[in-house]
Amino acid sequence: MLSDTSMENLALSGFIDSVSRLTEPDRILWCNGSEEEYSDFVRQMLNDKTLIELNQELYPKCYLHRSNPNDVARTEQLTFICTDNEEDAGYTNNWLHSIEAKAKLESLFKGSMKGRTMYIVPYIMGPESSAYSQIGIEITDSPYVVINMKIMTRIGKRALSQLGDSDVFVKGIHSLGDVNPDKRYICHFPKERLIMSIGSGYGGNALLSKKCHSLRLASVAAREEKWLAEHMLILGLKSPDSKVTYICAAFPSASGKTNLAMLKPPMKYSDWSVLTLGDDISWIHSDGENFRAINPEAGLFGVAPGTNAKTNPNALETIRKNTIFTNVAITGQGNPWWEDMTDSIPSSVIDWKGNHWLSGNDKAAHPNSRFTTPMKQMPSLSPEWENPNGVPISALLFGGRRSKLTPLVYESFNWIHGVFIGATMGAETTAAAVGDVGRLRRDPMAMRPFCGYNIGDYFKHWIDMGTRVKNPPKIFHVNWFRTDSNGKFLWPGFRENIRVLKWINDRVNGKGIAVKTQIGYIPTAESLDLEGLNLAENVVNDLLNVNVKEWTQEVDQIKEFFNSVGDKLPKELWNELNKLESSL
Ligand code: SAT
Ligand code: MN
Repeated sequence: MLSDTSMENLALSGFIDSVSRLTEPDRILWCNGSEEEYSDFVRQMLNDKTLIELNQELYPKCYLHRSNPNDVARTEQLTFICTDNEEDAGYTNNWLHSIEAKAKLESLFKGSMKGRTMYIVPYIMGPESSAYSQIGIEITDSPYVVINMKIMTRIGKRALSQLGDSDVFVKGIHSLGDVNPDKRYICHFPKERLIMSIGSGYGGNALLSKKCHSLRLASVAAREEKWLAEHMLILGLKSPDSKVTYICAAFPSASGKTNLAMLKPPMKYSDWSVLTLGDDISWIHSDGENFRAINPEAGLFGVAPGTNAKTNPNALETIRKNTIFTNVAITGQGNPWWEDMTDSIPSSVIDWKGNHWLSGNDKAAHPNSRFTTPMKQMPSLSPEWENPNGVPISALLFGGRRSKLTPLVYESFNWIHGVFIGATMGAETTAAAVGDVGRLRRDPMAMRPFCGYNIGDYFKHWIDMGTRVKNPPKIFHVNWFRTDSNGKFLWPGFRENIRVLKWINDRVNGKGIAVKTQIGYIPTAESLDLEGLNLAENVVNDLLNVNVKEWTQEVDQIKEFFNSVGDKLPKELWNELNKLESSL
């Protein structure tokens, strides 16, 4: 089925021709984005067993996909920024020379679609016809990618008509190859707006609209065009007087962005609500007065384990229909299941690899198992979620993931200090990327794996953006992950995080008491609503305390990190570090 629109677009037809000559598919199929087409894909995948039907009474139109066990998370060590100069990629990226990378990838893609169908997936990132939205074309040989793209983005005809005859679109080429980790490459060519990804079917490696387009390539464009492409959720906090305050928040992968974005306040706060606009990516532009954020995506690709009626009831409701589950377990009744989903363990669980599971053995669901579900189904959806102009942002949150050191919440002194706080964020690693879990690394703005250029230039860009807006958002750091000496979390987290959002809301509105410390403004125990949590006094102290000895060590580690970033680290950030050091 060849699309008329595409034929008028010479850049597009040239791109398709060159990719089909390289990959030699048996068939080419243009995806139009219709519901019938989606059902056809599902039927075909049920037939060839790449999808398994879940209990259709309880989970209508929900399916399970089991990936190759070697392909369950992003592979950062196989992800490259490909430019002419290594300096363009910088300390946080793997780099390949663009010419060498192109040659290498072309040899891997040669004939990779023989015997397969090549699917062409035109997509829009951002609300249809928003001035901030972008078009991409993903070519893939994976039906799993197509059905996920259908949920995660706005695919098909509408993307082609928005593109018209323009040659401005992101080109994505994806092939499963033979799903061989030794021949797995995820390569980005920012100058050509090109992504080439082979050997993996996993979300962040294969849904090229997501991290590859909307963060790595978009961050490069954002610097040139003076906006921000960030790894941030967007939420609206509605207070009892019906005023909505919009917040963007950055957390590392698998650290609760989806839960915070969909937070359902506990009974005590039933006159507050959290309205969801996005759970992973924000594109933020200045209108001169304010920063305005849009969510380029149309679906959620959330971590399943840990999602339950207590942690995220809105998510449980959302994923009851039209949802693709990847690498979760299933119960004897054919329902999806994962660790901590239910109070008791159901009978006859089949684990994520398809084997009978015995409680006490390995995890039933993979720790990075996921659900792909449409935004539109969320009970907490904001009426503004598709506003083409975005929503005005009053606060930015940087969420570290640290078992020690950083307090539950603190506010920066000013914009540049806020950039310093984001730039020095520390995070203990999670299962969202292959590698050991729980190791501390610097994860600036939660963008370490996603910034498509030199991180020193990125910091400078952030500093400059503060001067491009009359009312820059206030910047906060939060940390839900502090533990006691036994490794037990000090803060209940999840729905109780509304208490921290309330304090942030107070601060944004010129209320809320804080003490000025060496690291920023920290709430007093009284200004934070802790009623009913039964936290011991020493726990509250630990949550709000600045330990000078630990912070002095932190300063040394930040110095090391800044030195690794090298010459491009802005002097303003060294200056902030020096101020912190002398205040300690
Ligand atoms: O796998 S994704 O990159 O899509 C999700 C994540 O790791 O943040
Ligand atoms: Mn993410």
